[in-house]
Amino acid sequence: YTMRTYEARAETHPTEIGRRLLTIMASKKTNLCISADLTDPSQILALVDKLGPQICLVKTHIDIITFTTPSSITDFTTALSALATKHNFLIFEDRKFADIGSTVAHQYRGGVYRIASWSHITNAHTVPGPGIIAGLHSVAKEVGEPRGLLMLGEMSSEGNLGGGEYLQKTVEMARGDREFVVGFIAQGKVDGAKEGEDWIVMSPGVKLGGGGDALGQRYNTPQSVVGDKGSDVVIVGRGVIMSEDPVTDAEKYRVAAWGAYEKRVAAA
Ligand code: UP6
Repeated sequence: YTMRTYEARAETHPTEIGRRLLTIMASKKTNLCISADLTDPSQILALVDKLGPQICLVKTHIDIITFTTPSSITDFTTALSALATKHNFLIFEDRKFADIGSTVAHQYRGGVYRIASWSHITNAHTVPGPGIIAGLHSVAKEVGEPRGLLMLGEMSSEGNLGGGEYLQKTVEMARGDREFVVGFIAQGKVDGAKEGEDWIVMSPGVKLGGGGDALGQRYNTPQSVVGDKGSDVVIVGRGVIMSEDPVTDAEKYRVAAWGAYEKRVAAA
């Protein structure tokens, strides 16, 4: 599947969210997801409005944002959804669910964030077993709009326990629900995908120039994750959001990640 075009995969992807995302990627020529890790809600909205044309997806951590009133949460998610419609991108709440099915169902549906109501895509750890997928899927079905899940099979950070056999077991678990699981968080394509399977792989820990941070983050380049290792979407946070000129820098990432994809499919 990594050698097929996003356009072709958009026709055949087994999940509705996958088809929507791949269609957006092909039409806007972007496999860039911005990780909007700012704490001020109005700063996030201003940034996302500027970067909207360059991205296929915006990733949020709703629980790092400083909200002053409960209604400001809804104001934010409503405004973000309006930007998603305006610029034609999807929203990915990076919640990293990690509990039993019953508990994650409550966390996904309710609380103050009501994630399922506004986020097209969310993600989960495989540690709890398949019940986590079943719990989240049960809530997704209540929403009445398409929702998708990414399973975390490998992290970018130093010393993480993912990858290898853990990633393989994650893929096996994902096979149990091919209607809801869109793909994986990993550092490259998953090995052993079977005929007819099409997993969308998204890679965080991407920065031009590589390197890392003081707390264990490790960076790969867009060429490395998309071109060499066969990932589909690059997730970029500080490489863009801390820039003095985010639009110019986001364009560098978009061009690098899209160029790596084009070379990959041309080689097929
Ligand atoms: N993230 C990772 N690595 C993972 C999974 N998720 O960095 O394996 C998330 C972080 C952060 C973003 O929670 O939101 O991706 C990376 O941000 P950065 O580009 O600023 O390092």
